[in-house]
Amino acid sequence: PAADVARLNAPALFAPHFPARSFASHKGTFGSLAVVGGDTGMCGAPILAARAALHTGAGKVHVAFVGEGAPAYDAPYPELMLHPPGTLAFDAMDALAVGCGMGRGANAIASLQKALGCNAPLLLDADALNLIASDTSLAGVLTAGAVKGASGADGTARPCVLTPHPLEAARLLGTDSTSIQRDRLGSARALAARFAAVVVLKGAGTVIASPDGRAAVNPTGNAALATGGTGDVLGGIIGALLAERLPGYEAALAGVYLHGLAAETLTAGGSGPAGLTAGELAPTVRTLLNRL
Ligand code: B4P
Ligand code: MG
Repeated sequence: PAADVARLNAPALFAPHFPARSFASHKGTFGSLAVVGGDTGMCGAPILAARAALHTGAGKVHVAFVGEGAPAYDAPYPELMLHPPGTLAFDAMDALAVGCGMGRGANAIASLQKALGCNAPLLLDADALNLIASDTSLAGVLTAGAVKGASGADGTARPCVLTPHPLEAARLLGTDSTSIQRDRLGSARALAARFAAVVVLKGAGTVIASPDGRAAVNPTGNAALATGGTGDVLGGIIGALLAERLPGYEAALAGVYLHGLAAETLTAGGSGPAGLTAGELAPTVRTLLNRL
């Protein structure tokens, strides 16, 4: 298909894919998401993602921790359901977001393998990407699942979205981040082709590339996002949109657009660019998506 590189100027590209919030809707209508990650000492990353998923409108949000010693509940967000390692059935979920603070230990590898074996739409970030970059058998499972697995009756592949920052993209392509940054569009496209997945190459001017040839550069966002945890929040947003049954490319477009616009909105109100915290983004994402 012909390349279609557009600046993502208008929510019209993705807004029609959001689910209707009809009078008779219930939480099942808006899908269940599991955020999988959080090795011992890194529990905050999946919690940030899960909180963002709630504010993005997912029906039910779970966290499946990979490490021991995780909290039993999230006091400020008791709506979240938190699970110790190995206790949540991934195949009961409508989408999985894997990798935030996950580490690269044995439980992380086992959780990633389990997720890759499920039929649910998948978002892979952070250590899920680092594990795939360092293990060709995991990469093979990902590619095979995207091509033939998880297909519905219509034979289409399950949506899969990868969200690397430039260093993670470099690991996946076996190069360095300078080379990635020199050709961001080409790098995102190469990753999309190699892994048969929608790729979100993060950083100023985030590039979204689909294996079908579509690509876009996101115009929203600013330096307020250059702080720890904003990537986890983006993963939770896109994961929620997958649970709400948006196609992978549209979920990625919507997620990066709203995440960046939230940073701009908060900055205009004086909460940035210095000192914006990642967790502050999510309530503003909620306000913006309700205005679409
Ligand atoms: P990690 O230590 O792996 O960082 P992380 O845990 O993934 O952080 P987090 O999840 O919060 O942020 P993420 O980048 O996922 O790696 C960081 C290292 O990777 C850096 O030390 C550096 O070496 C390398 N690296 C990362 N980003 C790089 C870049 N852009 N260029 C060169 N090297 C880089 O997600 C951050 C979110 O904020 C994304 O959505 C991103 O698009 C957005 N964002 C950040 N700065 C922005 C900006 N100026 N404008 C618009 N959006 C921005
Ligand atoms: Mg990250």
